[in-house]
Amino acid sequence: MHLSGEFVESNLGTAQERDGSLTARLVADQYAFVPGCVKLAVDTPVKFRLTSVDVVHGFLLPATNVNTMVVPGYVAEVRTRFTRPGVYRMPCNEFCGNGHHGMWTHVVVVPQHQFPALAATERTNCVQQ
Ligand SMILES: [Cu+2]
Repeated sequence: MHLSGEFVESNLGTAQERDGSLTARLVADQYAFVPGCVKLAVDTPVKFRLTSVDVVHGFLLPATNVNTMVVPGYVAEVRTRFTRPGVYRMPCNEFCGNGHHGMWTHVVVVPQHQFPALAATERTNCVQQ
């Protein structure tokens, strides 16, 4: 990927802000979201920030208010708060080409005490290495 600034690869995933809220940064490309798994805490303000490196993608979390288009050259921002722990499968919601139907990421929402305390520069995700 050729991104600099906020969406440089080392800045992707979940960051913890000084006020305790969480910011999850993802990049969409054909045909994946990076990171492929995002870890968040329940009952905590969450801000998603997304961009695309190629074509228009969509980011939808079923049964939440999270539903946005992800347009190259722009940052999509959605705020939410998860009230239940669980695994949310998140499809790309905008037809983006042949691989569209396999374009998924996961959001894993854990109890607050299971969410790691992160330093300001640390990021986390739940991608299995
Ligand atoms: Cu798509």
